[in-house]
Parts: sequence; structure tokens; C-alpha cells
Amino acid sequence: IASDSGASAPSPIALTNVRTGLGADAIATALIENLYCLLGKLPQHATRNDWYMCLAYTVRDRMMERYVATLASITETNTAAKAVAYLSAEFLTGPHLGNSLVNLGIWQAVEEALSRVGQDDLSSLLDQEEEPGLGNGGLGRLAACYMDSLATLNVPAIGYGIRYEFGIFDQAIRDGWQVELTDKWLRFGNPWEIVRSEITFDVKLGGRTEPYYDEAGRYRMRWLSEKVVKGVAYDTPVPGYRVPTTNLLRLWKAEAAESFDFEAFNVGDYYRAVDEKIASETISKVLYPNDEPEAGKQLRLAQQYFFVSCSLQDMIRLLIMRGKPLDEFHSYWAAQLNDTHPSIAVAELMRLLVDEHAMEWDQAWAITQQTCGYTNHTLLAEALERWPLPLFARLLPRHLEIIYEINRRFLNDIRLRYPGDDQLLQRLSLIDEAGGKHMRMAHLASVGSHAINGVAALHTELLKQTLLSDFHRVAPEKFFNVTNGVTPRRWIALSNPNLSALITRKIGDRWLADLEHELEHLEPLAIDGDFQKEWQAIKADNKRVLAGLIKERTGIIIEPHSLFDIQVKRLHEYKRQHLNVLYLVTLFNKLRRVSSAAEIPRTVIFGGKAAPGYRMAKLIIKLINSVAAAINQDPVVSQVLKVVFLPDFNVKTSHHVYPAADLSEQISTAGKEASGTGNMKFAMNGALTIGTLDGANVEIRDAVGHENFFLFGLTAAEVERLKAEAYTPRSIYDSNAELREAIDLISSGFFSNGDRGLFQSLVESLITRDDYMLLADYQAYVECQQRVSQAYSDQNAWTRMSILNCARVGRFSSDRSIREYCRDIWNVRPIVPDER
Ligand code: GLS
Repeated sequence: IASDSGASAPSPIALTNVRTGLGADAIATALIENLYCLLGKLPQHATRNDWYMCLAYTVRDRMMERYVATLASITETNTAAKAVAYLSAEFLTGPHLGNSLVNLGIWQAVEEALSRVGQDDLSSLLDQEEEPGLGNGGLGRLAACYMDSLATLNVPAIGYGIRYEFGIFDQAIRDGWQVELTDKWLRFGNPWEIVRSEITFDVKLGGRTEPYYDEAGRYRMRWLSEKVVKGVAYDTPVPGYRVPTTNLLRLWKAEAAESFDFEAFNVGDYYRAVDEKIASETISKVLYPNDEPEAGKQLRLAQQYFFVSCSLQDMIRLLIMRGKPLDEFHSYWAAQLNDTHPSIAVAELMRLLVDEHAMEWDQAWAITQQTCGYTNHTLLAEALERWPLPLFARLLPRHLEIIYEINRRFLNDIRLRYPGDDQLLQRLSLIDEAGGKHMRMAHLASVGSHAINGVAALHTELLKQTLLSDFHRVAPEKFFNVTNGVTPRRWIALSNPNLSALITRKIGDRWLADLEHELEHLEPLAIDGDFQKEWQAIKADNKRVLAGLIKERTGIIIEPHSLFDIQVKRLHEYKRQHLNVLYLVTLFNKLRRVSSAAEIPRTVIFGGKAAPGYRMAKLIIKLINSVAAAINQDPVVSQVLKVVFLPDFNVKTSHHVYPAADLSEQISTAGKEASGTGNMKFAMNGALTIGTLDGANVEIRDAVGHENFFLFGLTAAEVERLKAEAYTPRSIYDSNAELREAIDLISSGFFSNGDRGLFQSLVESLITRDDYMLLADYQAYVECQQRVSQAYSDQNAWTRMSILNCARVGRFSSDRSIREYCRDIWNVRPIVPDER
């Protein structure tokens, strides 16, 4: 059998039908066998979790043949395929079971098998799975969608990341405030991963460097580290959708290189010996819970270096296993840096090639650049990773030297091309000399990569004009746009099975593998009355399901016939959940004054986590809950308006959210949201968008038709212009009576039991600075929401728009994005022809 540990020549091993069979018989037998052999249980004693575990193992078994064969294409000597290494600090995969059933095409067979063994409720077993929350939000989820598409397109790939013991925290809401609870996702074991105890690498940290002469008399540097931690590989198979390819996600767990420091142990210092072990394991202990984070934490840099070093060492190992020389590294690997988090890869690959493998600098540099590509995911200044030089030097002394050398050569080249422009040199330098010196990770990634891409057309343009304008000036040929996409397997087939079945009934089943070209065949049905009815019935069902979930989680009863207006995403001022709240308070004021008879009933649903240290974001959650309580308690207003904060929004919950939406809120300040991907998931499920011209909204609106999109607000250029002209939010507050009434009601203590201080910092920030231009966009937003209500009152017209939104968003499939990466950036091809 082909293994990842050096054995070659896959001889097809004779697996029994019980291990591989995709029919209900084989699966039923396997369930009982696995229950007995792996869990030591008889059916009559099995708990729900036992059934979940044995089902998971049974499904995993069915991936192994394809997994082993795919792996062989990355490990065998006789294969010439180039593979993708997707380096990412986050992979927000979501639960595996349902997705695997969809991709393997065994949903029905599993249902049947379960009922044969007396288990009639697949959905309760799906519910049993603890989702791996190994990401914060869009960036981590994008990595997971891309892994699905890579496999589906038969592109050999390894996703490399960190096996955090604790993923993103679970969110509870107490008295309206967010409370963070540790995410113990591994508590009951993880049946999807395979530990590769034999695949481990040492990662050095700290210490100093020293020059020496090697046997050939060459002057070299070596790194005498202070400590070494060990990375152990944990592999999870990633099955493509109904194709022979099953790729792998390889996550590194940190362990102590020696589990006991024997010297310390021998002198009786037992605790010091154990401390060392704990310190090493800390590296992969917990995911940093900031979306678009501020840099500066030493442990975070250690995490980044840890997983990057293990991954690059593994890539070299695999290349050598294939019998290829190191100078062909870039012909066999395309490494994508998912944001700057893995950007230390540039220096680490140089170190491995030059220091460890004695390659000449110039050759190593050419290989590094040709291997690496860098994706930027944010323009927010506070999110750009910069490391204080002293911290960097302490942890990675050799890398500091290497980066200095990269910088020296790079700036020399610039100096020759742009003589006399010292400002340009300062701006491009990898080191920020202003204030305390800092390492600029986006610069390291840009210099060390052959391709730099933004994640939506507008974002890429802004990247070229602002953040990386100097890099664009000196190397325009490096810049690409790849607009994000999401996988229709999870975001339609798995989460909206009834819609999926309807679509397949009408246009056949090819759309799930070719959304870009097939989904548009729905378009003529948009005006078909019968089809509209079916479409409406499915949406109504999905809304009932979400209403049930909301009742269960919050106790709030909502009306499934009302307009479901949903904003789910991380809490951040630039995403402007509080603009939505200002509108709600405005509506509340209006409904208390005038008869609500003519109002279109709405349920406004929020969900999302705030970074634990982000006070304003947490205060916005409190505000949402406080306003929700007042509205939901008001006997008159609550007839037509309900507001819900759905706690602990995660991938699993989101499966019930996107399919139930009528209206998708994408209302960020123009120029701030790099792309957004929730916007795509909503539209695919037939929600209409109310949004600004930001991120991928721009392209979604162009795709679905401007008449099928509720646009409001300033453009990115207008935002910049207004800011440059000394924007004064207070004058808007003074001149807009409805806005003032809403803000004053918040200030008055009405929503905070008379406490006038509670929301004061929020109100102050709006009236005095309003960095995210809520007041500037307020009136346009309120009016746009009125247009939404009007449109919703004509259900047939709304349904037509809903169908068109779905039919026209095929290009936002992550398959399209991955095809573009393969063509423009990676230069990789599928390993097996598409047989679908
Ligand atoms: C993000 C952006 O904020 C999102 O707009 C984008 O869709 C996502 C994936 O490209 O990346 N950047 C980030 O740091 N977190 C994100 O979600």
C-alpha cells in the first residue's frame, strides 16, 4: 500500500467491501463492525456519540483508497505532477460528516444503512459532531472552501496549518454581553484525523547565530537555538466532489522535543522538566481569536514560524522522496501564503536551502520567489502584521539576518532603478525604521513572491493604489486579482438540501460541479409561476427551521412569514452592525408613533463573535441585545418587528442561517471589506442583498443585475474624499431629526435601565469621529430599507429577484477562484482528467 512514509509503488491492496462499499449493505455491516471493533460496543449499548463515531470511521474508510492514490501522486518518483501547498494559520472546515456524505455521494445509502441498524435519525448524528473551529471567520473559511475545490478539480494539494487544541471560543450571551468559553473540540476525540507519529520535524527557536567554515572551506552561518520543539503531523482527508481525488489537510501539533529534560529530572527538578514540555505544547494550544488581528504577540509569531517550518521541511522531504533534486523545488510545489501569517516562509525557505542544504543564495532566492504567492486579505492598517524587531530577533535570530540580506539586495536593486529616491526606499523597506523598528510582513511576502493578489476586483485595485502602491510601481507584473468564491457543495447542497433537489430536478445535477456554467439555466424559470411557488415553499420551510433553532437557543418566538433580514459575520465597527441598529431604533420610534398596520413585518437577525479584547465590538453586541429586548417586549412594535441575536454563530449554525434569509446585510464602509464571502453564500441561497459598493458586493451586483440588488451609501472614493475634507458627523446629527432621535434614545438610558453611561463611548465615537461613516450613510440606508419593504410586499416580484440572484451567482463558486489560481499563479494542472 502506498504510504506517506517512504514506501513506493502503490500495489492495490485488497480491501473488503465492508471497508470500501458505497452501498447500504456494506455500510450497515461496517457500522456494526466498527462499533464493535473500534468502540467496543454492542448496538444495544451504544450512545448517540458512539453511533456518530462509528459512522464517521465508516465514512472515513471509504475515502482511504482515493486518499492513498492521491497521496501517491505527491510522493511517487514516477509522477510529474506539481502540487499546491496552501499555507494557512486557519482552516475553518466546519463539520466533516455531512460534507463527506455529499462529496462521496453516499447520503441516501447511509440513511438506509442507519435505518437497518435501528438508527433512524441521521440528522441527530450530524448534530453530534463538534466542529473544528480552527479559524476566525472569512479568511479561515475561505481556506476550507479552497481545499474542497482543489480536490474537486483534481489538483493535488496539501493544506498546511496548525492543529489548535482550542479553536475559536464558544460564545454565550449573558445579560446581553458576550461571554467566551473555551472550545474543547477534541474532548470526545476526532475520528477524521490520522496521527502521523513518524512525520515529525524539529523547529528551533531563540538563541544566536555563529559563522563557521564548512568542509569545502566556505563561509557559512549556523543557528544555535535556545530550544527545539517538535511538530507532529495530523492528517485529515479532504474528498473532492464525486472525483477520484482526496487531498489532505496536514495540521501540526507542537510537542516537547524531549518529553522530559533528563538533566533537570535527575537533579530532582521534576517541575522544571515538566514545565519545558508544557511550554513547547503551548505553541499549538490556542487560536488567536482576532479576525484581522493586530500583531505583536510573541506566541503568535512562534505559532506562525512553527507551522511554516514544519510544512516547508515536509515539502522538501516529499520532494526528496520523489527523487527530485532540490533545485527543482518550484517545479513541484506552488506555495500559497494565505495572508501574511505564513509569510515567514520566505525567510525560512531561504534558510533551509542556504543553511541546511548549502545552496547558493541567488539560486535559493529564485526558487523561493517562484514557489511563493501571496494573497492579501485586508487593507485595514491596524490589521497589518508588523513585528517589533527586538521580539523578532529574540525568537528568530537567523531569520533576521536573512531578511536583512534580502532587504539589502532588494533595496540595492531599487536604488539602481530609481536613483535618488530615498523616500521610495524607506517606503519599500522590509524594516519600518519609524518609531521602534518593525518588521513589515506584507513587504516580506511581496518581495519573496512571484505573485500578489487581492480577493475582489475593488480590493485589488485599492491594494495597487494604496497599501502596496510602491510595490505595484516597481513590479506591476506581479499583481493579480482573484475574486473569492465559496463551495456550492457545503453552501447549497449540504445546507439547503430541498433547494438543491429542486434545482437538480429542473436543470440536472451537473451544476454542483460546474456552478459557473450550469446554474444560469435556472434563469428562465424565474418567471415560471409554478417554479416560483416551489421556491417560496422551500424558503418558507427553511425559515421555519431557523425559527425553531432561534426559539431553542434564545427563547424568542419569531414569525416565519416575516421578512428575514440577516446580518451574520464577525463583529467589527467597519462592518457596521450598529448602522443596522440605528435603523432599528429609527423604526422603533416610528412604529411607536404611527399605526404599524402598513408595515411589512420583519425579523432582524444578528450573529457573530467579537474579539475578546475589542471593547467596542462587545459593546455593540450588548447594544443589539438591549435594543432587541425593548423591541421584542413592546406589545405594539413587536407585532411587526422582532430582533434576535443568535449566539455562537459558527459553521454548523450557519447551515441553517443562509438558506433562511430573505435579505442579506452587507453594509460595510466602502473600501474596508476586502471581499466578504457571506455575501456569496446568501445570494446562492436566494437572498437579496442590501449593501454598499464594497468588496465582492460590487461584482455580485453586476452579476445579479443592478435592479436585483439594494444599493446604498458612499463609494470608496467618496469616503476618502469626505474624510479628506474634514468630515463632521455632528453636523449630520444636528440636521437629521430622525437620526438624532435614535441616537438620543440610546444615550438616554432607555435601552439600559436608565444607565446613561453604558453606551456613551459608542455614541461619542459616532458623533465626534465616526471613523466608519455611519452617519454619512444613515439616511441612504434608511431609505434603502424602505425600498426593501416595498419590494417585499410584492411576493412574486421578490421571488423572481430571489431566483435571479441564485441563478446568476455561479461565478462565485470557489471552483472558479481555484481555476484562476491554477492558471494565473500556480501553474498547476489536474492529476486526473475530469470524468464527470
Ligand atoms: C478577510 C476579509 O476581511 C474578508 O473581507 C475576506 O472575504 C476574507 C477572505 O478573503 O478575508 N480578511 C481577514 O483578515 N479576515 C477576513 O475574513
